[in-house]
Amino acid sequence: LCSVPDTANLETKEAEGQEVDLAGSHANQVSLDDIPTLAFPSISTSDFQFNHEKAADIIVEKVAEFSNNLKNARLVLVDLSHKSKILSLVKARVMEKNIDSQSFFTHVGDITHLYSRGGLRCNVIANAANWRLKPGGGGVNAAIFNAAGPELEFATKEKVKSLSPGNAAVVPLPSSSPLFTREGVTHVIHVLGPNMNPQRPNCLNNDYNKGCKVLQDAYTSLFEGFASIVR
Ligand code: AR6
Repeated sequence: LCSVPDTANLETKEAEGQEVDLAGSHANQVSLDDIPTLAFPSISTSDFQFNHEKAADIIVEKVAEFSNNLKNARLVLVDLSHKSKILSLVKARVMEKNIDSQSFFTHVGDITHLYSRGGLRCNVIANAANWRLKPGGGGVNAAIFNAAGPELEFATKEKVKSLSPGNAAVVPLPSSSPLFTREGVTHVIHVLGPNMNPQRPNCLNNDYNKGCKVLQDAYTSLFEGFASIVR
């Protein structure tokens, strides 16, 4: 247990805007690298325009529910910027709950470079996908498909053709993918969240009764998918 990251210290460094070099400090801590870890972006809160406060409530509720069942695994919420509103909201809510800081923490960085740039080993990453499961479209979806190479597109097509909102699909990543070789990612879990953007398909027109239910379902599917890999 002594090899668990000092998240308080990390957060201080994050707040100071320093680079956090986990790679060096954890080079000899094999056990940490071995803990199954899911890194996930905040589903639906950028291109899909879902309300950040409501999304933060749901993330913390679902993490609290699943971190109990995932004793020997870690969940990590990732966003690109130290100024991320969703990370701040989630951190504030986590303080109020009884969530173990070793099984859930936040991380600032690009989800496609967690190990090579942040020293954070995550064998599974989640993607905020589109319903067709197609590359491109910007956001984290474009970044993950770009970084994974054509291998991810082929592997995804083999597994599933499309997703409906609130669902997730676990895709094993071929070992020839750069995300596998460079970052140690063995699985990508595509998740389709609720959409509040009128310019995207299946817009919920601000119906947050439905939207919150769909986002809860999306995180349930994501965490169940991760649990199925860990088991
Ligand atoms: N690493 C970590 N987090 C990221 C990265 C990255 N490389 N890129 C974005 N984020 P979004 P959505 C964060 O828009 O709202 C696509 O076009 C971002 O700051 O990617 O679910 C798809 O094709 C935000 O916190 O996903 C869909 O059509 C979070 O990832 C649509 O967007 C999600 O932002 C899905 O929209």
